[in-house]
Amino acid sequence: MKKALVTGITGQDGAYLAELLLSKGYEVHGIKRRTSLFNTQRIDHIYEDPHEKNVRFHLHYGDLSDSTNIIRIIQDVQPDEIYNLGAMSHVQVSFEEPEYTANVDGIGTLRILEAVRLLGLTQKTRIYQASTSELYGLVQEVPQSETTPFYPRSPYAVAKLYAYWITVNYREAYNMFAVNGILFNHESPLRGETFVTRKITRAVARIALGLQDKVYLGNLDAQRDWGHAKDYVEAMWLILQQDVAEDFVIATGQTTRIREFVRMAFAEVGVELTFTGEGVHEKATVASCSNPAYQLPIGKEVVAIDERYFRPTEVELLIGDPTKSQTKLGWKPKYDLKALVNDMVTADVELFKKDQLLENSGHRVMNYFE
Ligand code: NDP
Ligand code: GDR
Repeated sequence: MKKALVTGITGQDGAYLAELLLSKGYEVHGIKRRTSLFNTQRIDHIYEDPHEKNVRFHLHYGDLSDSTNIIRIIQDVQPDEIYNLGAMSHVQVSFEEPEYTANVDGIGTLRILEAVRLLGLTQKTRIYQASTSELYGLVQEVPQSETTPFYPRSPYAVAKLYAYWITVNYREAYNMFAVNGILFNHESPLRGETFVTRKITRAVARIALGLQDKVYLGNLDAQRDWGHAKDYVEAMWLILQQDVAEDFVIATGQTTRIREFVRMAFAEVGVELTFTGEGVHEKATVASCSNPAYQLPIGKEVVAIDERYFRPTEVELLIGDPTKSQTKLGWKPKYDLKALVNDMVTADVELFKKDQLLENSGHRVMNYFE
């Protein structure tokens, strides 16, 4: 039985990847941080009581900022594959926590590589590094491929640039199977609540159900190449199964503005929008509402702009070239953008129907907008 170690197992990708690896017969070990409240909601459905027999899913306390614990866990587990998904993954927050982001997202990757080397596992353990389309940053070339120059535009992206190159360096210096998946944005119902897609689909559900008045967003002109996280974790696994250690871009090859995502998400609940105004004065109002279950009056403002969601330096356009992954990995996504938006809005409507029940019976429900 192959053993995999996943950092960031409590995150969106970690949860889908753990499911995939278990379905392929792996023994899966995950590193989770100690938190004052439980943070395992995304993996509770695959949790196994360690007191049972033949358990294939194990959690270890740890943190990418602590090399002692990284070394100990890798020594104990002796993994065949490590998926380094752990990171402070929010681009805007990285401007507020730049040093922490560098430590975890940059040096954290070095800690994993160096632990594998020090423990003499260079020829046993394959390492996947969660690299990102944010490396491309300021547009140098479109579409962006494995050969496009990098120009990172945030402390997050700069930290990930270090992680990218240290992975390449350990591969070349020590003949390790250490590779980068350069993944473009991928979303799902498990997406963190403060990334723009999930923020929008949550707001759509809550506005339709009468739990929220409107949503405040930032730059609606940015363009992203969005796929579904379920498809993207398949690519991670494929990248580690190749004969040759190589880096791959994983993307759909389509790009869409944030504004269009907003339009598509509201359309899922039968609401058509009218956008008016420019820059910080832009807003979206209800043009029509075809679903009688949602009583949204024509002209109601549902989207407004709040300047604090603008970033000091922005990544305006991402569009990936998936040619190499399609030809060498045989990877092809199952979800298109419409199916992704449908999956996310449907899940959020179901989620917030519970809040609606609570609110209707006099309980206070909270929503955090960040
Ligand atoms: P999430 O933010 O959902 O998950 C991040 C995970 O990292 C969580 O499990 C989090 O733990 C953990 N983590 C954060 N800080 C530390 C730390 N100091 N030590 C150990 N673990 C830590 O991210 P995604 O699942 O969306 O992304 C997975 C990886 O892929 C990340 O590295 C991200 O940067 C990268 N990436 C993501 C893309 C995307 O579109 N989703 C695209 C390209 C790259 P906790 O739950 O406790 O917060
Ligand atoms: P991104 O994702 O920065 O691409 O990083 P995010 O969803 O945060 O932003 C995408 C774009 O939307 C614009 N935007 C807003 N963003 C947020 N979060 N909140 C808003 O209210 C808002 N309004 C507009 C942003 O300016 C940006 O242009 C994600 C993360 O998963 C990274 O870890 C990963 O590496 C990259 O995707 C690929």
